[in-house]
Amino acid sequence: MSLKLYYDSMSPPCRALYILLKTSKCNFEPKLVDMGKGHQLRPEYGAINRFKKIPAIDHNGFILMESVAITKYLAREKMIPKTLYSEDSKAQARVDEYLAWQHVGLKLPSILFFMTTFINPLMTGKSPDPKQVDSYKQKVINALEEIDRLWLGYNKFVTGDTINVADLFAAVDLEQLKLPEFNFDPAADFPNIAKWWPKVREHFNPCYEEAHVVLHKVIKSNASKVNKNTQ
Ligand SMILES: N[C@@H](CCC(=O)N[C@@H](CS)C(=O)NCC(=O)O)C(=O)O
Repeated sequence: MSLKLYYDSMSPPCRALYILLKTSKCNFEPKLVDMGKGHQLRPEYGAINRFKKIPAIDHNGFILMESVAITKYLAREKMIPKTLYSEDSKAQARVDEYLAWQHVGLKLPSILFFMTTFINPLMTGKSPDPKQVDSYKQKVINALEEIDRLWLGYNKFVTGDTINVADLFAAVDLEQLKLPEFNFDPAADFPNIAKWWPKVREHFNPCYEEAHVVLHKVIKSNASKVNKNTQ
């Protein structure tokens, strides 16, 4: 059996899959696709994912992209525990409900905010438009408010009383928002997120921390740069 995960730990869906495979004690080969160096754009990676995006898997020659499709495939192949993606139709539908919601509900505003405040200025050397930053920041705040009130306001975890892949996908997305350029603490004003987040980390540790080592290093190094610039 051979399973390869094409990933970069700066990408939230890649981290979700990495953590999922590691905690499920799956035998897999992590294949780094360094986004910072544009390795996802190389022709040889295009043969793995024609959209030149990460993550992707190669399972005995079966190549699949899209983290949600990959997660469901791993569950059908019985490579992850049933507790993380239930076999019960209704419980599964609840998880799918979150996984469908998150694309536009959380990821889209987070990506727009991330690109505008962090990536575009890095690539172009130009400061971001403050009005655009404020508008995208407000959209992220709205998304956090919905997670706090409309998902976590009803249950201990995202889709019920037990933890599953919906929690993992949500948690890794929120980690990205800790980059100091955002000047943002996703847990600060959201009491349900603040209570829930450590439980997700604890459940998926030590793999959760391991998958976040690079992001946390970037957060630390950028924090000292941001502090220097504001002194
Ligand atoms: N919807 C896809 C997201 C794919 C995606 O946009 N991946 C980003 C990293 S999070 C990427 O490959 N970015 C590199 C690029 O766009 O060049 C999934 O969940 O797998």
